[in-house]
Amino acid sequence: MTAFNTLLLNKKNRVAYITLNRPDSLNALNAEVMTELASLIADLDRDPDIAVSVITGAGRAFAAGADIKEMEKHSFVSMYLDDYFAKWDRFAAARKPVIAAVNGFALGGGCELAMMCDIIIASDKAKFGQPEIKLGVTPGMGGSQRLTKAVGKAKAMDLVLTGRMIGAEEADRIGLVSRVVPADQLEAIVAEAAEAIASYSIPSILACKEMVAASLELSTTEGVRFERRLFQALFSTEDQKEGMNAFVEKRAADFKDR
Ligand code: CO8
Repeated sequence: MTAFNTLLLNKKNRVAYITLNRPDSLNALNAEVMTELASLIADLDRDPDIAVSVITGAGRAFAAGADIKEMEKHSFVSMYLDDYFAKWDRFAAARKPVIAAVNGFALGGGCELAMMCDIIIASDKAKFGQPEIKLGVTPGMGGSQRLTKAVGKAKAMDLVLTGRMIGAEEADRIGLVSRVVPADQLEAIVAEAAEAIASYSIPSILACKEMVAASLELSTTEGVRFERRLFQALFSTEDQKEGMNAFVEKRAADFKDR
């Protein structure tokens, strides 16, 4: 198994559990975290024994944003030439689903990382925000776009312009997170959700993710056509036969492409 400096990895029941492991800096996202995570997520996409990943943070934060101590020395030219943080696009391009298990602070790049994931399950102690304005900058890992798509202009402007932090209850109310659960049950509930997904057929898992993600980019007509083609294509799989046959025979499906 590859050794990481900034991450912990544990694979169980077709689920990859990834932990951001820089608790002393509240899991601040530096270039090394980005590089390791981008490479790991590409490996997991190719791993036939993994169907879904979970990402969480060690200690009291999910991630308190991009690493300010690393970032502060940069100039416009170095940012522009290095295309600093561009590898986050590779993480966001994961084909298999990723669940963010938000255990604490998810601020700035941490909130943006959670929004790159497909499902956000938050502990009732989690805190979200886009405080970059307080540092004289703006969201830079997609937050202005993904947050607005998730919660609408009114809430996104409020959060991005005031930089205020919100609790899990408000994040749930505005549609930023999928579910809020008691802190002491976060791990178990996330594992249950991940294992439920992992029990299904991989082609349908990938297709579900791809078509919902496409809805954010395509017109309704194009999106519905895209959905229909993927739906139709799944009738070429053995797992479609097995899934429907199992329903008719009142038994559990035994998917092979999983
Ligand atoms: N970067 C680096 N170090 C951090 C960060 C961070 N984002 N957040 C916390 N730390 C460090 C602190 O410096 C401190 O280290 P030390 O012990 O050496 O002083 C340690 O973590 C613990 O933090 P605090 O003592 O501050 O803990 P508190 O409980 O008092 O406060 C907070 C917790 C409220 C989370 C506070 O740490 C905080 O406000 N952190 C910064 C949050 C923030 O501003 N995040 C946005 C960063 S900018 C960003 O994410 C932009 C993303 C886009 C970049 C794209 C580039 C192209």
